[in-house]
Amino acid sequence: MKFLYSDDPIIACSTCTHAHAAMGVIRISGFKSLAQFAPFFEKDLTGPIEPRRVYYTKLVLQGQTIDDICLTYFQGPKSYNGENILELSVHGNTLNIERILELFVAHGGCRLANPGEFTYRALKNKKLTLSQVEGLDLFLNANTGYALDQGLSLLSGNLQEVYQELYDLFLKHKSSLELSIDFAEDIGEEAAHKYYTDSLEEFARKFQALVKRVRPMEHNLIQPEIVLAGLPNSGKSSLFNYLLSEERAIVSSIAGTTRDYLAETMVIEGVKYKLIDTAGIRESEDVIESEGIKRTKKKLKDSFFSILLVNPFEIIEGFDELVNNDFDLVLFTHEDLPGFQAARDAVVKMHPKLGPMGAIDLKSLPVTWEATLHALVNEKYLNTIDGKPILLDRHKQLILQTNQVLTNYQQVSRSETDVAILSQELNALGHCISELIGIVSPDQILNSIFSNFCIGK
Ligand SMILES: Nc1nc2c(ncn2[C@@H]2O[C@H](COP(=O)(O)OP(=O)(O)OP(=O)(O)O)[C@@H](O)[C@H]2O)c(=O)[nH]1
Ligand SMILES: [Mg+2]
Repeated sequence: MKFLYSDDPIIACSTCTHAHAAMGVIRISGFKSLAQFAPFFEKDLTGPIEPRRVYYTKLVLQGQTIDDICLTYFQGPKSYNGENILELSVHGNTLNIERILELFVAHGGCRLANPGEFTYRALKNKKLTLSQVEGLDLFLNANTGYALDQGLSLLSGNLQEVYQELYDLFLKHKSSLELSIDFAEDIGEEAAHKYYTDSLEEFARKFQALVKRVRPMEHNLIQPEIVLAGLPNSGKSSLFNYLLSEERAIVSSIAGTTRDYLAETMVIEGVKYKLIDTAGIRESEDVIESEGIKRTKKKLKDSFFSILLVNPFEIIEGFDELVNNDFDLVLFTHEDLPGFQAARDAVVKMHPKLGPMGAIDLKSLPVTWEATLHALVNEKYLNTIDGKPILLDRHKQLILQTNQVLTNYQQVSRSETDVAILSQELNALGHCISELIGIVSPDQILNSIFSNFCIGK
């Protein structure tokens, strides 16, 4: 990452720079003394300036007023990223903002900040932990209310608390190994061994609680996917269009109309979901349709919430296999056709698990259908996260990786008595944990996190 080792004063507009707005906020970070900007303000910056107080003044260049602004000084380390920060609230015309940025670059010794650079400095100065930075990333890029809540939860350090406890237990175990090297004679070998095994067990127990949380979180909880699946002609595309209130997917009585999945954002009560219409599942000789069906099966496996649509008049081969999947909701379609009840009963007789879900006729869907669906999805979501912060992919992978190293270490600790070997294995575990917690952050991880940030954050 370009800016990893640089601490020059940086400047950026932290509000929108693509459209005119009433106001824009420009931030300058990492300068030594406010006095260096004295020539640009009517207010005397060489005199006493109270930190975190707003001053109304004029921005000037060579005697000419550029803008009427408000300035606030945040003196490091009591600032967002620990550095001295000057925040300017200026008029939000994009040309005005550009002109002010240029002024400080050309005459004020600043350079334009890279995306996320302010926050990177907060990480470097230990104002934020890595998981808090990830929370901020999630928060700022959130497309759903879920993501906003989760970003905020991470940002406020909830996950970090869990990690910190884990890290403390790891250090305790590490010290138990050191104790058995250096002081075994003083405290007795048996007592040293007990301390060693007890502390390992305590750490492993805490860690397993984290591993347990990874399992149910294999779905994307940041933008939950709702998938519509079923045999051809079961009415998936009809429901898809209905929920989107537009003729987005082609609907026809020809089986196999939808050949690849379609995804659209659906907003219910302010929350964005990804609604997915899929290809009807059947045996097909057609290469493209087969590929579409393969993708459908994958979507079905990966989706957060799955709905099976059943047209009881068109049950074909492959239905048994389809029904074996787990669905969150089953909808019977074609209820308006004569003989529906008998046809439905016959299907339920063959597949009793479909019975309790009831039948819903698309044409008579209640006005509150979306709200019902939302409530069901929301309920599942809340049960899944169980009030705990979501684990992002990086964390999930590292937790599973660390679990393997821990299992290996536990095995070695049972059979090995050579403290040097144990120490080496423990170091490997320590490295994994440090990475999880963010004490050690390889450049590629920082790169991938900060590449999502906008300029000015
Ligand atoms: N009478 C009646 N017709 C329906 C109902 N739902 C869908 N249809 C019709 O059934 C046919 C198939 O509907 P689609 O929505 O295209 O079915 P699909 O599941 O997307 O089918 P594929 O894309 O081939 O997998 C169309 O002619 C729809 O108009 C329903 O509840 N009642
Ligand atoms: Mg379709």
